[in-house]
Amino acid sequence: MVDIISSSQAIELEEKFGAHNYHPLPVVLTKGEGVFLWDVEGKRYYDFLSAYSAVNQGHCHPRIIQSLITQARELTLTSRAFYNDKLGAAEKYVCDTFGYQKALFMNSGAEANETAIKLARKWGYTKKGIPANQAVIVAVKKNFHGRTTTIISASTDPSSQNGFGPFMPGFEIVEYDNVEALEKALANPHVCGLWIEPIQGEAGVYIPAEGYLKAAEKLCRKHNVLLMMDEIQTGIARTGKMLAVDYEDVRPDLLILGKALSGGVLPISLVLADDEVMLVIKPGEHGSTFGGNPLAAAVVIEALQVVKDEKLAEAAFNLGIIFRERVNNLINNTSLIKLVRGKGLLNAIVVNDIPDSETAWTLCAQFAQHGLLAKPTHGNIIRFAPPLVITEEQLHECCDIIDSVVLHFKNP
Ligand code: IF1
Repeated sequence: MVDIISSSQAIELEEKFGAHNYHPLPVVLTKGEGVFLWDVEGKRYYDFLSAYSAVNQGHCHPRIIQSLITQARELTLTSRAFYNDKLGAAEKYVCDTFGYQKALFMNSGAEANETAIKLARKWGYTKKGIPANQAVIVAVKKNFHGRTTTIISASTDPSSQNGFGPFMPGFEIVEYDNVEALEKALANPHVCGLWIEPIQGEAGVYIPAEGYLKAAEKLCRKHNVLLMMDEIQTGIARTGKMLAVDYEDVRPDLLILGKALSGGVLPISLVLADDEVMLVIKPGEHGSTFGGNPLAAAVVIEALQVVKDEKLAEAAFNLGIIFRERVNNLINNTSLIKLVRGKGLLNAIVVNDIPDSETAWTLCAQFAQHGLLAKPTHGNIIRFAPPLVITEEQLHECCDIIDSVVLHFKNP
């Protein structure tokens, strides 16, 4: 076991022994608690990324950690070859929480999306009568649903696709936030599903026009197409409602969740659907070694109960208004930032610069020097997503940091 004593040693180890599939900010973290992270030198940061919205409940939430420890001492994994005494209770809990008849637990968000693809296709063949192997899923430009080769087959981002072909057929890509494009695409009788995010996170917190989600739902009903909603990043109170679709009172046919389902303590993902869809998959046709394990089952109940008990959706809603007001005030005093957009505590600023400039990265490096961790999504967009347990006072302190860095910014 290497005893990491400095940031530079940790970075060297990752550089030497790890794949180079990320370009992290040069910060080496060793402890997290609530909204705070500490690096190996003891510097404290506000976390404004929340592990891409996986720690909505805050780092190492005591109740979630306790549920993990308690269950870990009893039983962590049986495989689904047998029953266990925790999975059924967790399935009931999530079905009651989100209003569906059936739950299918997986591990990563990508796996949940892959599961949704298989459910939609098999429903298309067995219920809609689509000819074998001709099912089409409609996806949208600038989507992000994960990194597997099937999922990137629907991507429009060259950095997600280049060099990883050949790609899976059966995806049609249309403009996001364009109802006419949906009307045309969903009329194709071979379409089994419409696969969208309610807000496009990776695309830079892109919020569709009011009514788009409701129109999408209506068109899916009209054309007998399943609405597959990826709420892996937007769900679990992040946008100021339990689900982002709640803003438009939309009920997806397939609800896809991940990340904060566990409060960031272990990978848990989930697909929710009613019997007509979920039961098209028969025993032995889908699964995974860790999917629905008793440890995850115990954790997911506590992680969601924390969201409810601490009213994190309401907190995100109210604090998001304060955050955007603060940043809009800043925008009035600087030419560096073009706009701020978001819902709840999923927000982003667009840096007034050429799309793939270094400015956003440099800003994030300076935020880090001032004790706030954030990271650009694409080029000139910086996402701000603190844990939803942040207090109003802490939020203002973070806005003070953002103001100070932006107003004193000098591009090196
Ligand atoms: C990376 C992005 C965010 C997601 C949505 C499915 C998944 C994600 C809406 C897949 C995962 C993560 C993955 C991580 C960075 C991060 C990310 F930049 F990649 F796009 F948050 F915006 N649907 N997003 O956001 O879930 O398999 O990762 O559990 O791949 O670099 P996963």
